[in-house]
Amino acid sequence: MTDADLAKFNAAQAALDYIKDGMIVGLGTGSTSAHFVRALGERVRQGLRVKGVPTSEATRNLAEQVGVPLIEISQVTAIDVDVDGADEVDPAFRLVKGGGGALLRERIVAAASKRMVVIADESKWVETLGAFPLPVEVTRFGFALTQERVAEALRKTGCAGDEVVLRVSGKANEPVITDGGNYILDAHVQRIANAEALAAELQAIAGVVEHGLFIGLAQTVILGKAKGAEVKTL
Ligand code: A5P
Repeated sequence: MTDADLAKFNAAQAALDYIKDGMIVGLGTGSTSAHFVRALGERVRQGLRVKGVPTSEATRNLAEQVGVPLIEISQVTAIDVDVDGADEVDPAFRLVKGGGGALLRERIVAAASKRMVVIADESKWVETLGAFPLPVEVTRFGFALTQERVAEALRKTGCAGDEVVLRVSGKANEPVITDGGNYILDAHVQRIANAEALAAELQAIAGVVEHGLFIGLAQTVILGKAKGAEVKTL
């Protein structure tokens, strides 16, 4: 394992302390969350009884492979704890999420959870959000117009950058389609001056399904290092 991977692994291991027998657990998406799902699978094999609510089809597949029992979100009234990664975390525990394109289900699961535990390698900790492009999930219908409105929102709220790019993948540069059947725009904001104002502006745009600014959701942040992990609580 590389040091970065080890740091993710250590954060994921430390998150197991928050999991108790009988809990319903939100399962995040991304490489750090994948470490957590595998670690949880190991605990399940040792006798732990939990049920997981996956935040993406990728996480659903992994959880099934490693033997974490799943439950549909429509079958639960609340989730005890959600363990998920992040692309950036600031000292107020505001997050940029969605690098893996799973932001819509991630927010629904986080919002339904009594506690959100963020697991990340320490490189994700930043003083100011924005170096990582902010993902915005949009409907395919009218996406170019929505793209314009998103750029306007960046300018209006004082972001350092206003370039907004449709996320594509593969040799053919096909637009990425999310689990919800939408497109992702990556907003190259560079530096977010006012995260709350930007979140409100983005939310108000017709065609925006969800954005990657998660504010007021995380209570615990576990920063993994090559050796061990640091737990921060608000
Ligand atoms: C998925 O949509 C994202 O929100 C991930 O949580 C985020 O990209 C972190 O991924 P890594 O753990 O792979 O860095």
